[in-house]
Amino acid sequence: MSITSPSFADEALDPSAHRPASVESKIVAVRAIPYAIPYSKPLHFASGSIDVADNVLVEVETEDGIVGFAEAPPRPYTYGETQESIVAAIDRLFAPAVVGLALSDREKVRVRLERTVGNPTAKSAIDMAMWDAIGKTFNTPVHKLLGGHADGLRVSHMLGFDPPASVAEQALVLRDELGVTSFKIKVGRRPIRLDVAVCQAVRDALGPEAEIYIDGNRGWSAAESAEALRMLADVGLSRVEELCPADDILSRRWLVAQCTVPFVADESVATPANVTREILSGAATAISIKTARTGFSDSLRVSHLAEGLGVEVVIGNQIDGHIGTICSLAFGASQASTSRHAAELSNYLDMADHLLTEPLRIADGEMRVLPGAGLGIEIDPEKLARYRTDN
Ligand code: MUC
Ligand code: MG
Repeated sequence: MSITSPSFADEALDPSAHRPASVESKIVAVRAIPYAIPYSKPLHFASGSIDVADNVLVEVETEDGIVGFAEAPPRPYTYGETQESIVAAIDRLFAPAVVGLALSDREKVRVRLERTVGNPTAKSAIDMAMWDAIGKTFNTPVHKLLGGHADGLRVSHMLGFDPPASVAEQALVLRDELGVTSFKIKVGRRPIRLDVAVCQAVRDALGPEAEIYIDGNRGWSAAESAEALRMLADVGLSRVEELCPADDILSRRWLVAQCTVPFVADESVATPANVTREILSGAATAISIKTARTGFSDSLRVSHLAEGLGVEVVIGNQIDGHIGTICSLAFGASQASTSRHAAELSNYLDMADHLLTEPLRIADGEMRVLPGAGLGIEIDPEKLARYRTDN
């Protein structure tokens, strides 16, 4: 009779064969995979437009064979990143800095990534893919690890530039088919009367119950913004976002001081330090949190900082694809402050396809976090092969 069973023999050959996955496991690879999926409905706004999701899928693999997923959306008009620059930053700078550290070394990873300035979406995707791998390692959903406040969020939809009747019709379809009752309307860099007509058309179509707010993406001056707010007084806006540039320091302060609803800082608050500066200087009175630019680790910092400063937060949309939406949803659901308002989660609906094995769902105006460990992201290998652009 043999004294070694086959499994014992396997273990002797490979000591890690039956070891449970551990957050002490080392990261063995960080992969940046560019892909391109067209939008069936392009989005136009004051600072740019988008007709293809030319995102970067980021994979963080550990020595346990666990793979965490996230994605980085290039937004050159907001952060200066392109799909090519994100891939290059990860391949040449970030992957070599991170490989060899453990999943539990998140703060060490952050310090190493911060040695390079900028590149917020590349850094954030690595952070979120690490959290996904940590969740899979603990067999726990990421939103529970981050705080576990809720299992879902109300959805707000972002409406881009189009004629008034068309924007109103889009809002009605979202309301009637998916139950969405909160809408952000893009304004700025075109005749104010046109933007006012769009907002009024949406209000007339939806009635008084719906939430409507506007985002200027820095497309007006402070004086134009003040004029627009006067003309929009009867529309009933719940808040306004980044109407004029934060760099117009005194005139922005002048505008925010006369604003009767929260003034949300979005692209001007890409870091926790920016949040402090903008709020304390009177350049904003609320904060948009986008996991695409602050990952989960810095989104926690931003949400706690905003709470300490006593200002409201909203989960914004970096025109996220499906994977980015899953990340925004997981983070938004995890905190009380980010669950309070409807979260901007639905613009993936305008994409022609996705990389997932299952489509995302919105029902009764809500999205539920995906079941399963980590972020619940399941990549369809055939779709990835079809849409990746690096082969
Ligand atoms: C938004 O809220 O501004 C448009 C530009 C950008 O950076 O994000 C989007 C949406
Ligand atoms: Mg915005």
